Amino acid sequence: MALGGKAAARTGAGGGGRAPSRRGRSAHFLVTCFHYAEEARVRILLVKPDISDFSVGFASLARTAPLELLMVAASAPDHECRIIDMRLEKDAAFEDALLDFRPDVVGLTAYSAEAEATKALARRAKQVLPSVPVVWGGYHATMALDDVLEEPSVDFVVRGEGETTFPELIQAIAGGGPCDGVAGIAFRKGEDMVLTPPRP
Ligand code: B12
Repeated sequence: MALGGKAAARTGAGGGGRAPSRRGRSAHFLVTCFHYAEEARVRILLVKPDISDFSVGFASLARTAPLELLMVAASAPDHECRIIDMRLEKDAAFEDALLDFRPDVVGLTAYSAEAEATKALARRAKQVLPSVPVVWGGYHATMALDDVLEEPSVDFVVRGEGETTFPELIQAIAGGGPCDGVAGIAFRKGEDMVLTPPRP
């Protein structure tokens, strides 16, 4: 991800020229701090899939709040998270959100019944924003890791609870990797699947 380049350009804008007055210097310091804080800010689009046309279980009776995504978003307060709940939106709203919000990372969640619908969302995300990493967490990814990582549009799987793993993974991605040091994830490296140690 080219976050480093963008941030470097921004930080450079404040430098050079005449030495600032005492007041000017402190203003400059504040601006620089703001730039550093901004550097680490990652835009994350979190997506709840929709299978209501096909489902026969609870999902066809009621739509509960996307608790898992709210937990994940709450775990990343330094970043800008947007949740899109496809059970409540028109189908095309997904592409609209990708183009409007321009996320740096897309995060997907799925129960097993939602796996195929979620793979389709991963593919659509890559079609619109090919270089944006797609992270998939939740029950299906944890229970059926092979099935999820066989989907080429998925870059990372978060296994188990996401509150600690996800912000660490975001930090690693934003820093340009490597991600091997983040416990509780899986990803492809060439032909191989890398599984980092499970999160305690
Ligand atoms: C409470 C509950 C319900 C409630 C509410 C669920 C809700 N939250 O909306 C109700 C009764 C509505 C329900 C319904 C169903 N449930 Co239910 N439910 C549970 C239960 C007991 C807890 C789920 C929960 O709320 N966890 C709390 C949330 C916050 O945790 P979480 O979802 O695990 O999310 C964490 C991680 O998974 C991860 N994560 C999740 N998504 C993502 C995404 C990203 C990007 C990242 C980084 C991380 C991440 O981080 C999160 C925070 O740590 C579990 C069993 C269990 N003990 O875990 C079964 C369970 C999830 N349910 C299950 C099933 C099958 C269903 C139904 C399909 C049943 C049916 N036939 O209708 C429906 C589907 C409803 C739907 N899709 O809308 C299965 C799922 C199995 C599977 N392989 O998918 C489970 C595991 C039970 C089981 N052992 O079979 N369920």
